[in-house]
Amino acid sequence: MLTVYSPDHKLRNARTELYGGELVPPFECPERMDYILERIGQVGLGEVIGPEEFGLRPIHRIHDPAYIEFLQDCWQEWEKEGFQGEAIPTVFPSRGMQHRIPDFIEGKMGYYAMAMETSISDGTWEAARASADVALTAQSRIAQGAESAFALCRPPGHHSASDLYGGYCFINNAAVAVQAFLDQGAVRVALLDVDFHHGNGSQAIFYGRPDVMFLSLHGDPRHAFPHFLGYADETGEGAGEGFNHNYPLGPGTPYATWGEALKDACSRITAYAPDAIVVSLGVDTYEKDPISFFRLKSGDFRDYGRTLAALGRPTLFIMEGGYAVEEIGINTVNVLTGYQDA
Ligand code: Q9C
Ligand code: ZN
Repeated sequence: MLTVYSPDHKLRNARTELYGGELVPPFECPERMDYILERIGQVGLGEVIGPEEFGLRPIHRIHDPAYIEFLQDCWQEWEKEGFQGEAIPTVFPSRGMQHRIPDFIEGKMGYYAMAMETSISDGTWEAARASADVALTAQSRIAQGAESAFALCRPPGHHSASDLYGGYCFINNAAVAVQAFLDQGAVRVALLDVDFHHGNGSQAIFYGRPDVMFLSLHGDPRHAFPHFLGYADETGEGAGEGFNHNYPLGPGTPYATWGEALKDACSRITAYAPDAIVVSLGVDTYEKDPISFFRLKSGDFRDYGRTLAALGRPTLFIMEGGYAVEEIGINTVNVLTGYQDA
């Protein structure tokens, strides 16, 4: 399987994450990519290529242009105020308040943030743009006939909606790739999100649309980030009714239970008969993940890779989360080899 990777992810090197009331080194760190690349080499998964540049056009198909401009300018505007730390909002358009976009950077950040653990710093925008190019390059290979491809995206994307960042995400790489398939002639695309966290951004983007089926297995929002989306009764709206499927799962969920939910999702995908499948691949479902609560073991990743292969559709894997850094390479590549060897 071909992997697309850009070293420009290293430009995303925030020093801080707001966690438990402290500023700690981010869980979503550059070293994650080193372990995955190392494992790709060890098992001989296939060629690793750099991305092509697609510009802003495919990004604007998903994201509000004013939001993209905000991402581009945020760090410079923050620095200009003389603030000493990384950029983090402190105030939000909460219930009963205006949803007008302020001029002052701290207000703008509150408007565009869906969570505040994610600091913005120098290079964040450049890395996010490169990450989208990685996804689009892998997508183009499948459009040209490849059966599968792996977009080794960093930063991740599935928490980002049209005009929201947070949860370590800035541009929704998977959604941008889904839209690229549709713009190139696909009629239906399934977006399957197996990251531990609910893909709130992806769900919000496609919620009213029947041309994209979104399915997500994730920690129950009553217990897990992002807390405010991901319930089972969110099934789509308008023309999109019946094309959104959430599988919220509780603390301690083992692979036996998780795998049953995956099989249900797969039967829905088969019935939908998509032209392509995009997988938001997070491996924070792993038992030793430091911020998650499922109990998948390394071998389980290989097993569900085989389940995905049985769908028999062109499949684009997009890297999302996974924070047990030393095992992230083994777990991620197990999905891909499980798929490939099936
Ligand atoms: N107590 C992705 O996996 N904070 N984002 C969780 C846990 C945010 C995860 C706090 C987690 C974001 C792409
Ligand atoms: Zn996650």
